[in-house]
Amino acid sequence: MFEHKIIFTGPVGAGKTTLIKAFSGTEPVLTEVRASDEVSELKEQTTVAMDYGSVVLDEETKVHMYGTPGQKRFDFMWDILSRGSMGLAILVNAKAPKPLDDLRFYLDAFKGLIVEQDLPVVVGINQVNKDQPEPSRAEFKAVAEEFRLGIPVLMIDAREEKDVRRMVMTLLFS
Ligand SMILES: Nc1nc2c(ncn2[C@@H]2O[C@H](COP(=O)(O)OP(=O)(O)OP(=O)(O)O)[C@@H](O)[C@H]2O)c(=O)[nH]1
Ligand SMILES: [Mg+2]
Repeated sequence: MFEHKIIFTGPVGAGKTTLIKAFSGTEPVLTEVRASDEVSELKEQTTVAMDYGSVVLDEETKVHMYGTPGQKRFDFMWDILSRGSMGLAILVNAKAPKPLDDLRFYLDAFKGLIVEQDLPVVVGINQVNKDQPEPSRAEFKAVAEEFRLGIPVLMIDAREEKDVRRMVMTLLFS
């Protein structure tokens, strides 16, 4: 069995916890607490340390998924969770006020892995009208290419098993 560790990161409300809950084959380990600050205007719960879930993709592939907290004040966890990972998935909520800036911020925060270590990366745009995304896929793609050429950008619904599977497969086989 090949075991892969992958990291899901992105802003508050991007859907990292939603995705891991929806895709994990085992009961996920979550560290959500009631949001106390401006995050509580967006949603009730926020991740403070990590999410963990695992899934068996086929007879020989198991994936361990780690979700980071989105909040910047927990960014010390980003480094800790990244160690030893074979791939990075950045999730963005297309309905946020500035989704292109959100993507740029997380690409920059993880550029050690992306640019220096050349780790496989995939970008998932969540909460989107997949047929007519706004901003367009090309706009997200252009931001990704500021960092590295060839980063795949997928339109997904983080609640949909098949979308998450496609994203994980893209990451593993890129
Ligand atoms: N309409 C819609 N809602 C979604 C979708 N994906 C997730 N959501 C909702 O959007 C919110 C996403 O929140 P989380 O999954 O907690 O986000 P997170 O990335 O873990 O955020 P932090 O832990 O705070 O960094 C939840 O309320 C979900 O129910 C989607 O594709 N469409
Ligand atoms: Mg979360």
